Amino acid sequence: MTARLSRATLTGALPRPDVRGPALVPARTGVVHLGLGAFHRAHQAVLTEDAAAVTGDDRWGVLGVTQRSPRVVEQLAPQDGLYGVLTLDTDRSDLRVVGALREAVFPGTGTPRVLTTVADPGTHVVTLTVTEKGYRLDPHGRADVADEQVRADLAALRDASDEAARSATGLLVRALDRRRRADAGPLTVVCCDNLTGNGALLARVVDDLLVAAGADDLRAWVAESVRFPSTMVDRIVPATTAAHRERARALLGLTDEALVVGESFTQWVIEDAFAGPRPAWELAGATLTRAVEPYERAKLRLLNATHSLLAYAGALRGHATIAEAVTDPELHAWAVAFTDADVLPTLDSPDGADLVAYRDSVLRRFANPATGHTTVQVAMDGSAKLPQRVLGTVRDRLAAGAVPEHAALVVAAWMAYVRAACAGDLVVTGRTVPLDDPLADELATAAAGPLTGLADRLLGVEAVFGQDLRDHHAFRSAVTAALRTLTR
Ligand code: CS2
Repeated sequence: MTARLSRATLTGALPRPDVRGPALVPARTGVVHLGLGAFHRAHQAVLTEDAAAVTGDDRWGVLGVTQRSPRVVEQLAPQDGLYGVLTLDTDRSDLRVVGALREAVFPGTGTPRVLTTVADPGTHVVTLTVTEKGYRLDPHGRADVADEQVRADLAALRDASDEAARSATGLLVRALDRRRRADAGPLTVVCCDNLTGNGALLARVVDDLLVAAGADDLRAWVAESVRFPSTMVDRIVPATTAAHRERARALLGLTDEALVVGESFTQWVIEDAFAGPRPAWELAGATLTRAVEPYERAKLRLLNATHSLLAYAGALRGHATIAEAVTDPELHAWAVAFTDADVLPTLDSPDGADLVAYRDSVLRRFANPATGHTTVQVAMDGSAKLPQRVLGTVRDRLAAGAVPEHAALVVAAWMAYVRAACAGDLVVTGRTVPLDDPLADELATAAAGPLTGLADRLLGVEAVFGQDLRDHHAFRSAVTAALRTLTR
């Protein structure tokens, strides 16, 4: 039997061709990360370790907090927090072992640990990747303070209790409160999710929660001492499969239950607005700038929106992977037409970048068959993703007096996917795919019934479309027409 990756076994396993060990082993924890999924481990954790290694600064170890389940903690604990990142390119793969993670906890048992670590003066940064739905937004992009789990956290905030956190944003405000009470100094909270204006959005969500909790002193302290820079994050990180684990085992000679995989491309653009010290991420390839928004918008509207189009339309045509979908000539043409006609007119070029070349490079990345990124993975949580990646384009085009027919096709592809998944008719490589979405019940109710009227019923889901798009005659007609074309 192959031994498991750990500090002890790694020393004996290296050196090996195509494998790199940790660049630096941090001695202290300087970052708390909420949402310890594969994306963080393949992206920010890697850049944090690289930045620390360049400067030899060992203060930037990470305390990682999973969202709900203890599974990742159970995978990482026997490995002393070590895990591999397998980079998958068309013609080669290599592995690096990351040591940035000093500790991993899950809120069920680890909430007190998170609260004390954020309240430690050695901690300077909290980062988040909790996915779009993790922010529990209402249709107006504000915190849904009626959410039961958020309310439980606000009650715990009022009581300054140590009970297990129920929501990521609730845990964040409780941790901020501890830091203020400990007088541990300013803090920077870095949102790394695919949300428009993610820093400002998180600042607003935190403020909404503090207003709802009546926490005036904390609110004043946050305004004074906490910064929320915006970021653009990019790396394609598909779910890890048994075949990936086997490949990593062959490269490393050890088993790694916490392995993550990704393409070789990585980008991180961070607003240079910090309240205190931070890892020197710019030395590891990140871009620190005053103006993140053009990058963020271009990435969400070109990459993520096209990803969703390929996921929905691709799955409906039986394509299992994004690579298959984007090499389907008709879908490729849709992706190009959508971005040309509707997306590019809404964008400002970040720092003079050529956005057509950027779009083309994105489509080439999607075509990398080595990642095996599935259409069904990208398709999940559509109700939380569409408003961020597609509906801004729709609103901008409508405001400019244009009818965004191609963007309407993306929305229609999502609707057809929802309908097929709810009816048990969505079959991808022989497997019936259910709808995986935080609003699954509401969507299933709207999707049931005749095809005629489907667009109207789904446009009526206010949490997704708001009242403005539901009531927009030209948009409704465009979605209805696109749905007719798609289902013909
Ligand atoms: C994808 C993203 O799953 C999805 O919705 O569009 O995770 C995408 O792969 C990343 O944002 C790429 O940076």
